[in-house]
Amino acid sequence: MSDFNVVTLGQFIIDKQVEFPYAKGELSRLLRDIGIAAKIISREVNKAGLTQILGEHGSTNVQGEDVKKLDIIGNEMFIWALSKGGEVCVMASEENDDIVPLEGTYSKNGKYVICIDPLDGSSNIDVNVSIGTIFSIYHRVSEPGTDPTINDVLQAGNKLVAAGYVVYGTSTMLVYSTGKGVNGFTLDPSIGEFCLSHPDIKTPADGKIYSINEGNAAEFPEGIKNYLNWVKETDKATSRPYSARYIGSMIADFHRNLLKGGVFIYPPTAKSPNGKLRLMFECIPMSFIAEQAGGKSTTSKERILDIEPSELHQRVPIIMGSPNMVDKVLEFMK
Ligand code: AHM
Ligand code: MG
Repeated sequence: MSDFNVVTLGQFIIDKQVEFPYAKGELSRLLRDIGIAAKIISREVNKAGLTQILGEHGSTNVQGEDVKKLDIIGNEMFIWALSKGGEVCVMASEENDDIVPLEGTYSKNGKYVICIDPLDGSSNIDVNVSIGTIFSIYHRVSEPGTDPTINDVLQAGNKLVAAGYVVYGTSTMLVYSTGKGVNGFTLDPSIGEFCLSHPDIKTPADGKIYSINEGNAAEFPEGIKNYLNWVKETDKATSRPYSARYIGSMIADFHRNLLKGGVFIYPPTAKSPNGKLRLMFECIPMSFIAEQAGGKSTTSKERILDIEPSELHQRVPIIMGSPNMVDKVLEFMK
């Protein structure tokens, strides 16, 4: 591809704005700011091994898990990038107990609300394995100019305006949707731009990959245990046995399955009866992308995007990915 044919993220966002004739460009600016934060985090992640910034920060987050220095850097980067634009009135982050009203000059009037997991899969940072950033954007429900509240953030996924993720892998990719399909951009470090590399991503309806932490299998619901036995049987017609692929970074596992076809499962366990993953920060945004690409996402009882959240750090079980594969898991859960 000639450099002259490259479509940068900035150009793509401007081109797409015509699809929203009444828009004033705030969402476009917000997406651009997210792209800037992602580029800075990508730079920090890439030099992590060089600059002594690896390792524990010495504190724990609200879930009692160790916080890495890069988690803090990622969180601060987003607060900085989103405060200056004034499009966002309040942010919620996996790294903060409560909502974080932004303090930029125009933030109180911001129309949008953002939820982020600045560095998901952070236990993989020290061992040079892919990690990522997840974001989701809603319209605020409170009046512009007033103090934002928790109700601005606690909204069901079916109210999303946009969501996406950045995967810091062999290359850095930003994948997002505003509800009109999914597009992926790869960071070209030589020009410092995200370039459109995966237009209109559609996930295969079927696949041969299952992603689950099978080490916890003894604690899984019977239906999941039976499904796991089924995927290991030999059957040419259904291409079984399937391949097990589990990185332990949801974004990386999700991204691979999105492109190749597969199912990602984090079921309830005895230790975590609601599963491990967070509704607001992980499950809703990834489910939005999955559905926009033609996939499915459910707790087994209800569509993830229809759950009315009750608390910021709520966890839910999740079965997500290629639609036929999700349906197959559900057959075992009946
Ligand atoms: P984190 O937000 O603390 O990084 O945890 C979320 C991660 C996901 O990326 C991944 O799918 C999951 O935790 C792995 O959990 P487990 O080690 O229990 O399989
Ligand atoms: Mg996370």
